Amino acid sequence: MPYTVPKLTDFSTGALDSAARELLSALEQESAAVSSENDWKVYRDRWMARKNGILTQLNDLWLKAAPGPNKRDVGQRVNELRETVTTKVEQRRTMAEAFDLARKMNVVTGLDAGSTATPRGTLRSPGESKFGPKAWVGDVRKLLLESEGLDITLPGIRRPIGAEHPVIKTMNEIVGVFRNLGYSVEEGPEIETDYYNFEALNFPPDHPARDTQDTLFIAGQESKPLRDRLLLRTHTSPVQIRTMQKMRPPVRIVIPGRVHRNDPPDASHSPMFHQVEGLAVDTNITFGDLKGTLDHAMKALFGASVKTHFRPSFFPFTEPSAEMFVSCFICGGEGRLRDGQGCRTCKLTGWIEILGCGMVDPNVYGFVDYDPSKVSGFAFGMGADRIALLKYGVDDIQLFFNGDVRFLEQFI
Ligand code: 2U9
Repeated sequence: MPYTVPKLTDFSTGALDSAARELLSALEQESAAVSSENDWKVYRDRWMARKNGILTQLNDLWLKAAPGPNKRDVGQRVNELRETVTTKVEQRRTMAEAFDLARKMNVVTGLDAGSTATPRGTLRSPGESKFGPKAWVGDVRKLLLESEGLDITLPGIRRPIGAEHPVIKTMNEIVGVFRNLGYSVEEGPEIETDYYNFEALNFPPDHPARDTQDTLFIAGQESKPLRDRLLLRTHTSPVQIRTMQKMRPPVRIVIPGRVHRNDPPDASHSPMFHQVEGLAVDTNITFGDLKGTLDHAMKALFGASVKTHFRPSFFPFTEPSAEMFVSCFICGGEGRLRDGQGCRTCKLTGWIEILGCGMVDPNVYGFVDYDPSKVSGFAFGMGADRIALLKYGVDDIQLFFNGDVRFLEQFI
């Protein structure tokens, strides 16, 4: 009778010992019967298939069924068994592959080479081995080396699986929320003119952001008129201007992208970082639309229980302007963790500043030939890197960009 996982009613150590012994003996017996890769796949699935494999059944019939006081012991036991089973199955794979290989090289008796029927051959007895006693693995190796120049004992080539960078993943999640609301995605150049980056966004000529202390300008352009000088864009807002120049209202767009500022790198600053900005322009768009849209977006991103609140702010391109805060998704807005310690994520305030926003300043419409008496709109902007830091509990933005695989592979 093939082994079946018993339903446990007695969870004492003795009963667990005996049930584990029975399981391990079945594991050994079935392992010994595996003599090809096909066998091995059946064996692996019987023990390890997510759906109804023996390990899964252990979870259901032992762990989940265990009463509260026994859960810890049963959990530990199930974990140990899982490790033993996983190791055994993996080991047996090597053996099964060696059998197949040996069969292919015709060093297994009682088989046709290349037979696809489930082969149950035995290895040639040591005496029969062409290369000496108990040397059948060596036989296979030498045969392959001689016949195909292939050394099967060399380590294999590991191809690491890549993954989306945590900042890009965060950016895509934010963009996804707005796409679901019907926004389309726009992109634009990273090298911009002063006109698109500042002038059309209502920055006065002497605004501090225009200083080389804050903005990275392309060198050697002093002979050009100010508006034509090239710079690395400091926000993705020029894309909104470019889009409005080619598209009449209604406009609903979201703009992810890389931006640059003349900031020395430290734990919270990087001269290159990522923004997601958005813009909605239509007839009768109000501050209420802004609040409703952004409140929905925050609930979609951080969970339905987060709250939002707005504080007045100032940006040259929006009037009125606001900073938006979400209730802290780490401490639930309490400012303290469950163990009573102060929450570092929100600095004990219960709120996290997430983005800036506001109603598009009517002056901006003058640059794109929209009629401010007919249309209105809201805009917002957020730093994707900062949100990724908060989401993943990372305390240094430099870790995102210095390319250390040991850091990045934690996000696979
Ligand atoms: C147009 C009109 C309005 C985009 C906006 C912000 C507020 C904002 C910052 C957040 C953190 C930049 O990444 S950050 O440093 N952004 O606070 N951005 S409103 O407003 C626009 C954009 C384009 C034509």
